Amino acid sequence: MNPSTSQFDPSRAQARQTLIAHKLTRAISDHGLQVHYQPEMDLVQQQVVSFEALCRWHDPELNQVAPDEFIAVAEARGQIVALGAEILRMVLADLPHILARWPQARVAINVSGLELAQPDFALQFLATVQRSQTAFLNHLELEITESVFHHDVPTLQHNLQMLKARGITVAMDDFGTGQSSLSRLHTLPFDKIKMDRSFVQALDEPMVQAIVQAMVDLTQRFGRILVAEGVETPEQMLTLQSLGDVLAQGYLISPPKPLTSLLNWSA
Ligand code: G
Ligand code: MN
Repeated sequence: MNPSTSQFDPSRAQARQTLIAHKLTRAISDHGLQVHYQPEMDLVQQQVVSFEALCRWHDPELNQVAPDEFIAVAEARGQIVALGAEILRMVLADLPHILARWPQARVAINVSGLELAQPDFALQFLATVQRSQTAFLNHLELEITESVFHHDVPTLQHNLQMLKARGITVAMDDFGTGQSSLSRLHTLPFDKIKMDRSFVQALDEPMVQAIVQAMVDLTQRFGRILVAEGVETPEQMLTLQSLGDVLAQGYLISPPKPLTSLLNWSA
């Protein structure tokens, strides 16, 4: 085995992180990032109800940089607030086009725990949306992952309550993995639960079907919405439909698409 290719080299990893951080600063200020949109479909009504905004970055030298990688760098190097602001700017610019085609839809933005733990996050977010158009408040959603629970919960609650009071909805992302246990579900005011794709992948197992059924019942009982992530096959879709009222997101419905292809897409 060649040690130069098989061993983790911390100095090379550092150098790559520094390069990404440097280029990301430029990409943010030059508006060099893109947002793709992936629909969430109501399986009963057979209609699209929301779109998840997913940041994409192509750099001529680094090629396609995976969002997991550049978001981790942005978090580690203090760039996540600037990145979040740039994503919101792009979504607000796209929203009129999306609403012209889907007037009832919401666009969901993924926010990092580091952003949501800023005491003035809600104030800044609301001010930015209102500078654009107040009506957009009813067409935005925030997606947060289990990583938020590493931060000060009262600050998170304060921000989320302020945003919700103005019409923004809140979704728990990747539910059922890591720290996003049942015991956390009642600590933040979620409107929507997005079930991690690992449940959909194992949906042919009776035990997993029973777990998903329990999640359907739980969310319905509390007037919340359940989304199944990563729906890739017609069989998975049929099983989900048989379990009750669930939204579906995944490649079977549509991969994330840039705005222009989204507007040409027929569900
Ligand atoms: O953490 P979150 O679930 O929001 O991540 C969304 C990511 O999952 C996006 O990068 C998107 O490209 C990817 N994705 C979307 N639909 C599918 C799918 O059906 N299968 C798989 N494996 N990945 C998906
Ligand atoms: Mn998400």
